[in-house]
Amino acid sequence: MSPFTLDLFADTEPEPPPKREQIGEQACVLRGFALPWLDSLLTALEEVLAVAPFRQMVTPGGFTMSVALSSCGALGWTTDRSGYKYTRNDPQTGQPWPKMPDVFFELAKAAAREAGFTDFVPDSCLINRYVPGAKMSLHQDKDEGSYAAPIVSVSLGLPATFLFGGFERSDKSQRVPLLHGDIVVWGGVDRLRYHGVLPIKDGHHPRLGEQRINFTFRKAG
Ligand code: MD3
Ligand code: FE
Repeated sequence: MSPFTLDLFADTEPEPPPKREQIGEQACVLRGFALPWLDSLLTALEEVLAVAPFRQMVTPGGFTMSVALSSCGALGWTTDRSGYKYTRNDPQTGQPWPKMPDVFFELAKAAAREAGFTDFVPDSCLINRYVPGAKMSLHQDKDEGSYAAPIVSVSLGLPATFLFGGFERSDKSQRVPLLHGDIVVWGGVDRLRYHGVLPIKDGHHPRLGEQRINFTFRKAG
């Protein structure tokens, strides 16, 4: 090695791990971004679930989803034999979905801003619960009123392998590990990509036990 090369690296600090991991042109992972908010998120989550408990829904094709769902915010996502839709009321209680807790809203806004999307105003938070073996097949999110806003996704509990595909179901998918506290933000040109989650592996998470919880914040209306 020449003395010049040595000189070049002499006063270079080791690189800190990147805060933003770009996985698409307008999609990025913010590793651990939700961790400082964890306690207040879990308290608020319990309050939401007391009003709108997790339930397994049936798809238009007649299959029961392995993922159990709930929602909060002005609009909640549901599926049944008649189709997928956002509704103002929880069909299980006939009551409005619980209000989106402030801590949910503020976290979603902060993550969107960190990813370069200013002024994200989510009106819906879908809450997905995966137990080991549960998965989500490749799909596109097309039930929202506009595709201009990003989607912010918060992962808690057991790890998952996220599939980040292309614009056709048959396009090759990228595999992205998602860990407790990670947030992914998808928008713009990446908003309509196919995506899914591989079956969750057996395991125990110290804080959430035998489950993975995912929040997806959207502008649905
Ligand atoms: C990628 N949920 O609820 S994160 C869903 O982890 C859903 O529970 C998964 O797919 C989960 O619809 C994946 C959310 C996500 C949402 C929208 C996307 C990923 C996306 C749009 C484009 C690309
Ligand atoms: Fe989705």
